[in-house]
Amino acid sequence: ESGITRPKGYNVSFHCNPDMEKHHFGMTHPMKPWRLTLSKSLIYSYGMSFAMDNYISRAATYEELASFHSTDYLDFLGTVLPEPVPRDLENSNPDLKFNLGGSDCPLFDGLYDYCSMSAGGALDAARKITSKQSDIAIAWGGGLHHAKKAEASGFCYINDIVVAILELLRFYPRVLYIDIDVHHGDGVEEAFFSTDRVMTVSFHKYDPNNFFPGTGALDDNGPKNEHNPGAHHAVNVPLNDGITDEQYDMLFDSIIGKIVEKFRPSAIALQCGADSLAGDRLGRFNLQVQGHGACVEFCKKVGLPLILFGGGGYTPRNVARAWTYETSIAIGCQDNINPLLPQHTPWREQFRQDTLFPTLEQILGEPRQNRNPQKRLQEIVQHISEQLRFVQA
Ligand code: V1S
Ligand code: CA
Ligand code: ZN
Repeated sequence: ESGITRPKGYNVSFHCNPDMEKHHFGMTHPMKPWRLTLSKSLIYSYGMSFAMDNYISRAATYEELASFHSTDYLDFLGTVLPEPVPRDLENSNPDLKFNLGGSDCPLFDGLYDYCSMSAGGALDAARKITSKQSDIAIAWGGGLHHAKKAEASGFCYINDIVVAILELLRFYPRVLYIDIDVHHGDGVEEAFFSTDRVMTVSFHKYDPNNFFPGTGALDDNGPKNEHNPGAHHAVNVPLNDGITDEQYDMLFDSIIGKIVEKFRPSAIALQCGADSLAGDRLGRFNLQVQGHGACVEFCKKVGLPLILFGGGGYTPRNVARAWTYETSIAIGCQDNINPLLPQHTPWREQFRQDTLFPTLEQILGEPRQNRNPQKRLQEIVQHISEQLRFVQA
């Protein structure tokens, strides 16, 4: 008895494709599509599928991908073959077409299928929203925010988020994109640089010389040339190592609260990259499952149609915990969830601790030093408040 019930008149849809999870980027590569299997298995073990509409998503078509990507790029992506002998990291050939085939964006078996399935889930989610069949649609297999119109970048080949937002824009005047992945959401920002119908907001670790992708400074707010309606519609929240739940949620609520008031979006797309959690293999923050989830809760409370995307997340047990808790928030059962992981959870030993909410000490031993003075966070809020004076709905 999971105690999980379906609230009347409120629909959550869950979009996944088990075929996506079988793909491998390579042994040493941090991106493990298997984390989706682990996440789904925890979500199902809690019985949450009974409170959602569950769909196996289809692969996006070439034409759907071409709503954003160039056909040159798609044609190449569809025909390149994995290299018989993978290059090692140091000796990588710099002569890459569309940035494909390096160590970040390797060519692997079934690459095109993997990409089109990720985008298919995101598009199915968007269509459930626009047809008003779902209030919240979840696509944990999406969220690949670095991909550009004609370039792969940072483990991302197809920008499923941009493709899904373009679909939302056929029905809604304004869409708010929010990105809590530890990396800057550069691909989504760039795609909507010249429109005032999408406001993009990314929270990320910012260190231009030492942290990928190096963009997303506080005052990068969209090209300010004379007739660009998109000027001021890119919001960046550059952060330092070790930020805590309390600070992050204060920032998130204050910034997103002001933006919703000013920009008055008709729908929200939230990228829930789980590499902003403490203990992530690539991330640098001290966020816990509760603090990461509080962002989802805040967005839900705004009361607009909402899509939840996945994204980064390189310590699979933490990814699974966060996306499970966030699925419970979408359904509205987060206050009744048993913090003890269900006995019958497959791969239960992967989780190390038997709780959904491990403490920082359990995750890290020694927490990472917090390099975010309160004064700097206040300056960030101040800059964004001033930026928003140029924005009108
Ligand atoms: N940080 C980091 C990192 N680690 C790797 C990596 C490590 C081992 C491998 F076998 C292959 C790659 N690449 C990076 C970053 C890219 C991070 C992408 C994050 C994606 C997301 O979470 O936001 C969304 C899914 N790349 C770099 O830092 C670039 C390099 C500059 C340094 C690392 N080498 C391997 C490539 C060039
Ligand atoms: Ca981000
Ligand atoms: Zn990331």
